[in-house]
Amino acid sequence: MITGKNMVSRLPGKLFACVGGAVTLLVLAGPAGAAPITVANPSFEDPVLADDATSTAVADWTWARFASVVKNPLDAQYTGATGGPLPSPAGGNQSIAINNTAFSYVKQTTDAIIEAGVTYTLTVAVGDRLDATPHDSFLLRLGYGTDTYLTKIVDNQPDGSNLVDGAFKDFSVSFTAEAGQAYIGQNLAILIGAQNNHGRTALTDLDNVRLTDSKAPPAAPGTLIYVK
Ligand SMILES: [Ca+2]
Ligand SMILES: [Ca+2]
Repeated sequence: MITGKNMVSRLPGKLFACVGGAVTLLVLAGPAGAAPITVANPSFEDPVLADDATSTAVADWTWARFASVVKNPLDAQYTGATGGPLPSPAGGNQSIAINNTAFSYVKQTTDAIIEAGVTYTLTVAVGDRLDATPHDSFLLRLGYGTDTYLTKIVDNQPDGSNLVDGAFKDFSVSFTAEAGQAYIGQNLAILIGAQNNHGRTALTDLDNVRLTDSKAPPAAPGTLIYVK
């Protein structure tokens, strides 16, 4: 019961109840939603490169079978990219440039342990340069394990014709983990790249890797206040 000396204030996801001189802090669970899973170097900004520079080394990611590069593009590839950021939904100044003549992927194993009943969603910005033609298709895979291309849980392989010239566009893949499957208890891993150029020159950019689970975001720490 709230009396004249009691005070209740509601903030998103929290309820503060201060009764008399005593202070009680209640932190209520927030609504179910998407909570981010940490992806290291998610925007491929490490190592830092000058305009038009490339690097086969990319922090926190491993090339699967064939390497491509990290690149800092120019206006010739994306308007505003010389001395400025890549267009949204890409971010920062650099992206992975899949430039292998056949196919190439990068992968990373996260610290997230796969739990039954949880939905995991991977979203990647995929770019089609003004001065290049993308691959016939590209790959967004969620998996686990140490195989070259991971042990696949789910794939999305959109056709390159879905891309927009001179722009980046978001693509996603998701799955809901089922009890009893081999992947339960494994570390969730990401494999992304591009493939199938049928002998022609192809180039596909990937950037701004986002991974979420369907668990409620953790409540922000509360501040205890003393009320006379
Ligand atoms: Ca980036
Ligand atoms: Ca640039």
